[in-house]
Amino acid sequence: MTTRKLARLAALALSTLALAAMAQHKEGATAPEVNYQAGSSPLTDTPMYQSTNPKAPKMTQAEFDRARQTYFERCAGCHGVLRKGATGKPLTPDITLAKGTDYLKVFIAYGSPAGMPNWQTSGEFTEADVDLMARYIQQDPPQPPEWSMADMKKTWKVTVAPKDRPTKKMNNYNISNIFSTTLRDTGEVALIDGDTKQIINIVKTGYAVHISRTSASGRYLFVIGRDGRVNMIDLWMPKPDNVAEIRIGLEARSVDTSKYKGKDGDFTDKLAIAGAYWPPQFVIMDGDTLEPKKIVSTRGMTVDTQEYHPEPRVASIVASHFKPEFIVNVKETGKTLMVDYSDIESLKITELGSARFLHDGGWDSTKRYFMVAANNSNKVGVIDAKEDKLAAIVDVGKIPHPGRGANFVHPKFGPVWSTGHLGDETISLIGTDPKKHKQYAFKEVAKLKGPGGGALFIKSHPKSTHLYSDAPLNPDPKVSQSVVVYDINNLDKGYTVLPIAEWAGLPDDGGAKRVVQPEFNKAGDEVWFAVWSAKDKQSALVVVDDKTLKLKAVIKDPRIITPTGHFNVNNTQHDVY
Ligand code: DHE
Repeated sequence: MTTRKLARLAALALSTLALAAMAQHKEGATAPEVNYQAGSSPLTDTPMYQSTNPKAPKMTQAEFDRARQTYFERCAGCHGVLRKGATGKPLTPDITLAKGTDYLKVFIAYGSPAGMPNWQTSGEFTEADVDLMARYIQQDPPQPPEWSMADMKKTWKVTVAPKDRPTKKMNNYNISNIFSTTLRDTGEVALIDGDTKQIINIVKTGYAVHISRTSASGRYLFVIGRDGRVNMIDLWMPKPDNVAEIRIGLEARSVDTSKYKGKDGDFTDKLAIAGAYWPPQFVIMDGDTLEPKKIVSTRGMTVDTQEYHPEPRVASIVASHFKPEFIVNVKETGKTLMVDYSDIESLKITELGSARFLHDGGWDSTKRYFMVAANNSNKVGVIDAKEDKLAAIVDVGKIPHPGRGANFVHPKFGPVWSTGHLGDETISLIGTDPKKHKQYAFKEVAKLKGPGGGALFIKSHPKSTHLYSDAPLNPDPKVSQSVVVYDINNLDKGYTVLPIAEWAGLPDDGGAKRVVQPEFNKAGDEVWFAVWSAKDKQSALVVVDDKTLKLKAVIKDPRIITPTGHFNVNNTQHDVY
């Protein structure tokens, strides 16, 4: 054996030991963080362009196809479609070929403290799988196709033209208190009457539906699936249902509609916008029909090192109330784009840089400041929608995940916006009133202690004195199956635990029964939760009386399959949270 080979083997043995020790040490990403980000991508079955790299280790076509499927099911969420790096490290051939198969196998098998799961020692991959993936990531990354205006137009359907739609509300529902509940694994939403708790309709939407948003008038609901399909539902119909749909990309998460009404025009229900993970772009559509009007790519330079990123995904999008603008948050470049839609033929975009990995976020109570979580940077960017400026970047806990966050008036710090965290047990409170509470504005003014990490959504309501936080990704079922509630006027008292999954009274069928997303009704006196189990297990919705914190209702129905998010029409329309 040559000296060089011996040195390589010694280095490999050392790194193996070091990594094995680190993997035991659990100081890196927790299972919830990894599971959350490593969701299966709808690109798994998409035909892709493939170039060959003669330097890469040999693979048969069958091996390559199997590895590609595994990559898109397990790895793309963190490492990116083109392996250019997202919340996980870049894995492009210039890096991986230099490391070599043996070195890569160690990483895949044992994981790393920086967040890479230990795929082999956890039992998820066999030794052969690890070898396959180590060879795969040294090949050129296959490239999924782009998605052009022509592609969008081919998928665009107006099932009920505006002229054939009702001219007034044709049903007796109190539509502002309807809830649109995501039925994730059936690709549907359940429209539920918030007053009677009866299902109004189950509407077919995209694959693994992600969110619903309400139009500015409150008449239309817009739903987006992970497969980039946007559905537009008319709540005025005798039985609310789809009136238009389009596929805006191959993978997506966000949708919203124009909400500005003021001296620069009335854009109520005029435009819709949706953002894609792949291709990295957003599209502005007609608010009545979803006809695509303008596509804008988000490829470009990162905010910090200013290097080119080929796939910066579009994360949260929100419509400004101050100006005719959409606020588009781009994950990998860490940029917020203020998109002036008043003239989409000469689109003006103001680019605000904050921190990488922008994800979800919501307005402060005045709806002037958009608070956006830069999740893997452990920061919250504060975007001033009146001045089109970055007002601050606030350090918070580990992997903030607010949903849209929760606003309330703190007895000492005045108006605050809050977020829970995926990676630690804290809830961060950020002051949001630069006028009367200047010393606290855009600073983390307090941390509340929660039951553990794995929190996804937090909620309050202007009429409530409670703050609710879930933790569906906490590994302890006692925590993931309940929520905690804080008394806003008595935060030092700690939290009360509500055993939501137990209250649902579901059979003991091994279902995960993760409790997800508090959402208030319109009146602000009830809070709804989803009890989320697997597709073949029973799930439910649980409604809690906000005053007494007692169980008010359980909604069970064989059609309520894998409920996750739920969106009250009024609160989504007016950004009440
Ligand atoms: Fe979400 C919001 C992306 C996993 C339920 N999710 C968002 C937003 C983004 C996003 C960008 C903000 C949209 C906006 O405001 O315009 N979510 C992602 C992912 O990339 C991720 C990590 C992995 C994936 O494969 O999708 C992911 N999300 C999940 C889940 O596992 C959840 C819990 C269940 C599910 O349905 O898949 C989930 N995400 C939600 C919900 C919201 C959301 C309920 C809306 C929160 C709100 O209050 O507005």
